[in-house]
This record gives sequence, structure tokens and C-alpha cells, in this order.
Amino acid sequence: MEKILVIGAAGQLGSELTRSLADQFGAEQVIATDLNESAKAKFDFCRFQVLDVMDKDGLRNLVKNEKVTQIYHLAAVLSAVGEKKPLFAWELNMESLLHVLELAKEFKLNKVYWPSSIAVFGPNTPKINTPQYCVKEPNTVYGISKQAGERWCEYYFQKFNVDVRSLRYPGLIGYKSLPGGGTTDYAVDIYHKALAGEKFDCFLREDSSLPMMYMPDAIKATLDLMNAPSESVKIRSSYNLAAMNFTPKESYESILKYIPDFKIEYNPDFRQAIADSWPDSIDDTCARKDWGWKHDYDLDAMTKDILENLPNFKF
Ligand code: AKB
Repeated sequence: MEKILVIGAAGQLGSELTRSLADQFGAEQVIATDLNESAKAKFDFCRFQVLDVMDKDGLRNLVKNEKVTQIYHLAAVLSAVGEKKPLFAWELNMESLLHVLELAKEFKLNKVYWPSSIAVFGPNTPKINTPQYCVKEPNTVYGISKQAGERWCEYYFQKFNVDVRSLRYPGLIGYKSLPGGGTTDYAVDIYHKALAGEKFDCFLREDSSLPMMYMPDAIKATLDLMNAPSESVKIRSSYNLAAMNFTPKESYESILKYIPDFKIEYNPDFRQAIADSWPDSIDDTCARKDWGWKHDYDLDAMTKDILENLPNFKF
């Protein structure tokens, strides 16, 4: 019987992934954790505990007492906030991963999941169809921490046989939760503004193309990777993962088909430099070949789904 611990469960990815994990493993087998007690309200479908991932002993006691067998470690400081608080981002992103990998080694956990990001790439990386293996010189603290984290994951797999699996997510877009502190967040915010009948002030240039993915695809990819037989998971740093690429202008035009009087203005800020350092598109052949990854949503299918469902969604 698996016992799943989700760290940072109330975030953008965690809010949706935790529900899918509870569906797969059962409500009693999944423990959602978050820094804030107020997050408890989101998790009426599984167990919940307050946890600060930097509290090494608290985390160890939880894993030991609950006989945890798998950890999904989703807590992180994202790219934009990371640039405002570089040392805090480095400390949180790296130390928390090392705590989790050490616990996986000590308690011989069955599996660990840790998300990486397109932020591992940098200005010297090939921008179009960025390959799995290429120059990576990230110039954000978030990207540096994800790149170093990938090396640690592979290290723990090779040296200590820790079954750790990871995906380099593109920008994730969902309507059930709000992102916090990323560069790709505009692609979520734009739908909220369109439905509220407000003008959207975009912090990226209209032609700034980035790899993106709709949340149901991201959840599917994560569960497919975690459910794949160990031998199929040939990459233990992190897999490139792709679905679609678009610019703010293309995102706006896709919404205009449904909301013709929607208005946008472009006022690039410091996040433009971060976006400029990331790929336009990603080659995810390895994920497709090794464990059968296939995405379902393109931009227009995602827009239709969000605009149909967001007005009825209760936060
Ligand atoms: C961010 O924008 O920081 C994240 C990411 C691409 O990892 N969404």
C-alpha cells in the first residue's frame, strides 16, 4: 500500500495533482502539506498537515511516523520572485530537495517526484526545438537551482538507487488555481481579466514566444511518468516536455474569438529578460519514446475549455 506525501500541495500544480493522486491511491493514502494552515480548506478529499519543508526534523518525523512511501516535492520559489529574493530562492529550492533526497535514501522510499522547468535553459541554449541535451547556462536563480537540482536527482539515482523522476515543465496554465511568482503567469492571468471584462496589462512583449502546457496535460504527464516501469525511465535528471508554444499576441487572439471586445496593452517589465533567456519551443522526443508521452491540448482547445469552465469554478 503506497502512502503519498505531497509537499507544497496548495500551489498551482499541487492543487490539481493532489486530487488526481487521491483518486489513484485513495483519500487516506494521500497527505497534502503546505506552509499555511489556511490551505487546509482546499483538501477536503484527502488528509492535510501543515509543514514547512525547511523544517528538516518535522519532515523526517512525518515521513517516519506516517510510513510514507512516495514524496511529490512541489514547493519552490519560481523565476520572477527568485530574482527579487535570490539567496532565499536558492536556499529553499536546494535545501528542500536535498532533505527529500536524503529521506528517500534513508527510508528507502519507492519513488520521488520533483519538478524541473524550461528555466534550466539559458541564452546560449538553441532556442528552437531545444534538445534534451544541449548547452544549459541559466541566468536566473530559479533556473540555476533547477539545473543543480537535476544533477542531484541523477546523482542520488546513480549512487544510492533513489527512484527519482522529473519533468522540465513549460509554463503551466490552469483555471483551478492561480500561479505565484513565475514569468509564464501572464498566460493564466489573461483569462481572468478577459472574463472579468477588464483590459489586460501584459508584462511581456506581444511576440515573446514560450513553451506552454494546459494543466490536464501536465497532470497526465506527471502520472504517466510516475506510473511508468522503472526501466522505461531512462533519464534521471529531468525530461524535456512539450505541448504548445505561443506568444501573448496569439494567446490574446485565441481569446478574442470568444470575447471580441477584449483589450490588451503590452508593458514589458523585468520578466521580459527572463522570457528572452528561455526557449521558444522544446523537443520532447525522449519523453514520447521512453514512456509514451502525448499531449491533448493546443492553444485553441485550451482557451475553449478554460472559458467554458472558469466562470463556474469556485476558488
Ligand atoms: C516560471 O515562469 O517561473 C515557471 C516555470 C516556467 O518554471 N512557470
